[in-house]
Amino acid sequence: MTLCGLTLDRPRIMGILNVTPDSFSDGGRLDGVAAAMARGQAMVAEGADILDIGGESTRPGAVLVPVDEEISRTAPVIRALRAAGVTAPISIDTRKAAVARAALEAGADMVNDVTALRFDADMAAVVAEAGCPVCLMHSKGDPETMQNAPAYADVTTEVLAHLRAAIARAEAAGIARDRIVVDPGIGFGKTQEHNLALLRELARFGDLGLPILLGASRKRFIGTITGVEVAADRLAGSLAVALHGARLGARILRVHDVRETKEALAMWCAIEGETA
Ligand code: HH2
Repeated sequence: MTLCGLTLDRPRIMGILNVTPDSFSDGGRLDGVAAAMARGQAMVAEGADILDIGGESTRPGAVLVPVDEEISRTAPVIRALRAAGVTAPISIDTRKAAVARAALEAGADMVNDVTALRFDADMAAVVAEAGCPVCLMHSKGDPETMQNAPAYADVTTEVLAHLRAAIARAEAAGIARDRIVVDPGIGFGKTQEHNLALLRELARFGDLGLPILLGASRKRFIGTITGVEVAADRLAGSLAVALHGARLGARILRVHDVRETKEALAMWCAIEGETA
């Protein structure tokens, strides 16, 4: 199985490149592009196999960013990375078809949609036409409201059913099955117990027969368990979850701390008898 030309016989690292305004200094757009490009280049040098660029926060409570604004945050960074000779696959983290289209035109290779093609009715067609890979992630509700008492009878069974339906919708829209990646959506409309149950039962997502992407890096539930309030300081807990995910079959780990995750994975792979 391959993704954007990468073999998935071992876990791959997707480096998170958020180009939301709070990631930028106040120095204006150009400084922002230069800073984001430098960070992207650094992540590739540290071992990122894929870069995931996002121009809209999907954290709990986040509000919608207008399409034009999201495009002007993301497309120039992708173009700049390509102009600088970065050849690593680039994924665009968006729920909006126009943002995905602009990113693909700018040089992105893959679409990462946290709503599994449900937010924007045109998204499936954009992906199908481009023939690019897509990550279908489970979420419940939208970021503004998703943490308002989410409830499931059996979270893993329900998330699996939701992803099966999402895969069927994608295939019906003309997206080839071998272009689809699935993600349980840690933290998206889930309580602490839901997140832990999904991680405990992650191997069940292998039943879908598609690569599993796991995005747990620095998330709130790690802070709650480890007692680390500042998100950037949640490295140790994030590494523990990444290695657990790798062991239960995750093939793409979406992380902030690329170098550290790469080193942790190298140890794990060596013990498993694989090469990192
Ligand atoms: N999590 C976030 C954003 N995009 N995509 C996938 N496929 N899986 C995830 O778990 C996932 C995602 C949220 O994390 P982060 O990028 O750190 O925050 P924000 O959305 O606020 O930029």
